[in-house]
Amino acid sequence: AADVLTFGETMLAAQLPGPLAIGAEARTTIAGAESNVAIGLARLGHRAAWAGLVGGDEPGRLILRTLRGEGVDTSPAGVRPEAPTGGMLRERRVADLVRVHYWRRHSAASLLTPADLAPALRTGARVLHLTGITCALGPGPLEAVHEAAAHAHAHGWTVALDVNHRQRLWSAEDAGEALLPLLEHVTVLIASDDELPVVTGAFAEPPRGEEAAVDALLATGVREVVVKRGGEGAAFRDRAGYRHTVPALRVPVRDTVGAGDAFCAGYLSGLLDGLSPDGRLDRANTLGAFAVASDGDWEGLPRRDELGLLTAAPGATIR
Ligand code: ADP
Ligand code: KDG
Repeated sequence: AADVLTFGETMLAAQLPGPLAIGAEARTTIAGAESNVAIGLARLGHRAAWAGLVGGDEPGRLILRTLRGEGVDTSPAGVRPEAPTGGMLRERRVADLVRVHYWRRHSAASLLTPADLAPALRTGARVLHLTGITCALGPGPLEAVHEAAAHAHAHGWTVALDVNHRQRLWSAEDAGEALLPLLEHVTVLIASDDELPVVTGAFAEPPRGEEAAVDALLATGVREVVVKRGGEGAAFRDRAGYRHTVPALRVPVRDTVGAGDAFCAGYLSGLLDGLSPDGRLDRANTLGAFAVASDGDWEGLPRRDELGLLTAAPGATIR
């Protein structure tokens, strides 16, 4: 069995250092919130399994072999030859503004149904990691998320949900309605501070403000709420009333996309290692900083013996 099972859409991605233009040079990679988390975990030595669907095309093969190369277990993944692998383009439109374009409607990943996940659920895992993005891909993926969450909950796994709201995929209202019935199965809810109103928006009495939102979430059955605050760090609260916050590590900012996924990988790694809430938050914050300080979503993530690397003096050469 895996330590962590996750699933969702992974795409062929092109990253442009400037606006989209004829002849612009792009960097080719693969991107997907859930596979980013799986890679982060695998680099730290955890057994991470990814169960998504790709098309029977070259991008699909690139995704599978990249994940395998990173040590992610892709045996629960599938190929749908009748549909294409999804794609995304990321333009650095101006220095600190990145714009994303998606080609994911009718993609192979959007054809996911609960049946595709059944074998992976039978195999079992300690942790199931879900994100709101998968819920936005269509009715099949949404149903797959619900069934996986219910199964994992019933079997005593830890269920983590990263809200990961994507405005280009659905409205905050639709997201709130889809996520609400999931919460009874969720152990750890992870959200950016600005995503808290998205999850609590469909509550009978939507709470106002972060403190009230976290209270309301902890009253649903969620045991821990972890709030990501970008360059400000992160905060933790649990049902027992324990609170902790960490300031962000001071690192040069290269590319902030993927920080949230790296953060989730760090948090789950800490959970698997049996760390305290403070230790989990530290590891999450450390992985988030690695993602921010390097190009790409996951390419710069650390191996276990590199976890302390960011404490080296700025500009240091390690020799
Ligand atoms: P998301 O990518 O989901 O929007 P955030 O931007 O909040 O997530 O980043 C997730 C985490 O990554 C933060 O909670 C923090 O730990 C780390 N992080 C984000 N931005 C920075 C930064 N500028 N410097 C250092 N760490 C950062
Ligand atoms: O979290 C980073 C993601 O935005 C990226 O890897 C692609 O999954 C992705 C998405 O839906 O935006």
